[in-house]
Amino acid sequence: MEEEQKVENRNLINPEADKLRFWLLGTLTLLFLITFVYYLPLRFREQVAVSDDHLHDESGMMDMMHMHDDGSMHDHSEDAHAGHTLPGASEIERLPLKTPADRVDRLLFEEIQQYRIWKGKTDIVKEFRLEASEFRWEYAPGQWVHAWGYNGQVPGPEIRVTEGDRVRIIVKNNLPDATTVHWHGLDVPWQMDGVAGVTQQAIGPGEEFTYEFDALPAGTRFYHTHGKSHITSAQQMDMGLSGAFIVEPQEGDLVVDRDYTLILDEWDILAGGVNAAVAHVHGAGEEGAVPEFNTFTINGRVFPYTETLHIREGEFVRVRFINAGTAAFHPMHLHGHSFEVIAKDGFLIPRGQREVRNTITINPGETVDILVRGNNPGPWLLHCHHVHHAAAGMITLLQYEGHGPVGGAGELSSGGMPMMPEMHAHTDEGDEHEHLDDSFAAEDDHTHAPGTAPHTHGDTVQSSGSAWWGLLFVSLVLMTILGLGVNKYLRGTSNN
Ligand SMILES: [Cu+2]
Repeated sequence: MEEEQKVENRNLINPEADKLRFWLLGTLTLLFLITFVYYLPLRFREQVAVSDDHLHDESGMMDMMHMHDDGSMHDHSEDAHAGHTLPGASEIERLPLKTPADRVDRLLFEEIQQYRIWKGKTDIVKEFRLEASEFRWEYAPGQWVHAWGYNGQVPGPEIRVTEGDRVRIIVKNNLPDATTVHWHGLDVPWQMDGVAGVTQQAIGPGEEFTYEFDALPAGTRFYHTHGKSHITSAQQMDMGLSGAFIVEPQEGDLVVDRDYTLILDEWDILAGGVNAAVAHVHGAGEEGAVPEFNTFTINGRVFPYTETLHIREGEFVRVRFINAGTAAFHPMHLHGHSFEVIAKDGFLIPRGQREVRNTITINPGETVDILVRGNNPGPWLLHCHHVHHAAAGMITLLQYEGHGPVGGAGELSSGGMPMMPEMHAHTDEGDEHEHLDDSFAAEDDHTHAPGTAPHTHGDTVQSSGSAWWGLLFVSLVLMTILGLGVNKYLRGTSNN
């Protein structure tokens, strides 16, 4: 062996140069492999994940409503009856009991840096996580309903971002049925629209789906299930799968003292908390065809357990109504005040064109924002004037400091009198009174305070995409220089 090695060495023109060439070429090959086999494909996959990964060739219109998880085909009647029998009260009692917080949470997000090839720049992506699951929802103390909701609450947590933000929402489905999430009123790319069988395959139980889009246009919007097919959209919405999606404008928003979001919803609740919506599948037969809603909630609760809206004299309060129900319209009426209708379907109405009203109807799928001026201290009812709805829960209070209801209804109402400092955290402190006191609703030309939604910075923040591209460029330059150097060196040694 040793002799053979020596013979081989002697045959080489320059063993030193050969060793150098071996190491340099090895390094270059390694860099090349890392760049083109690992790094670039990874980047490419990340970039196209949003558009391509969610396109399924097989999701044509033909099978949109009838394809089951096992790929088998069913007709409507079979589909409707499969798995949609009402559970007994004892089955429902086994589900975890979820109790409302004092008010609907805002969904936290993580800020992640992401390079976008087609924009040629690095953006911050606000990444949210929603988990759809099954539970008992306590819409009044000791009273619950079989519900499907996001993050264990009804309505789901409020998503609040700024106009133009890049938003990523990772949806985990822990429901017993496939589902989707639709971003109502947001102009998303079609692949992100969340319609089962049309824009995506429904997210099966245990599966995840990632939605990503730019949050546009600004305004009061919401998210809700679109079912696993069109015949289950209403059923899943009636189970509670909806939440607010507020897009604050980059500039020109109203500056107010308090900002409330009220999601209006309806329920068909049977004895023992059984939710008749389980059988509300089109074609399911007599029991499910026509919902008979008997409970009407504001932010998932019935009066007097609804969240009280607080106000002080002289303050301006914005109330965002979202009708997340499937069928009922709600003429919302406020006692003791005339309010200004400032936005419909999220779009701010220019001053001078705004109606002043005391009752405003919100149809299913609509949002309406009103501005209330605190000029008449007292405890005031805000309720649906489809009075049967009010009787079945759809009432809350607009309560001035020091004006609890005479009969104690407000004490039953959760939230109490504390003036909710959080509500001030996302309004511009200071000069709002000057802007609003002169006229009923002067518009502020300040940029709305950015970055006010709660969020976390931390370990999950990834290194920026542009840094990676810089590294790649430097690597390529280095490889070229090294290659030229090796070539020159070897030519020099072989000439000697
Ligand atoms: Cu109503």
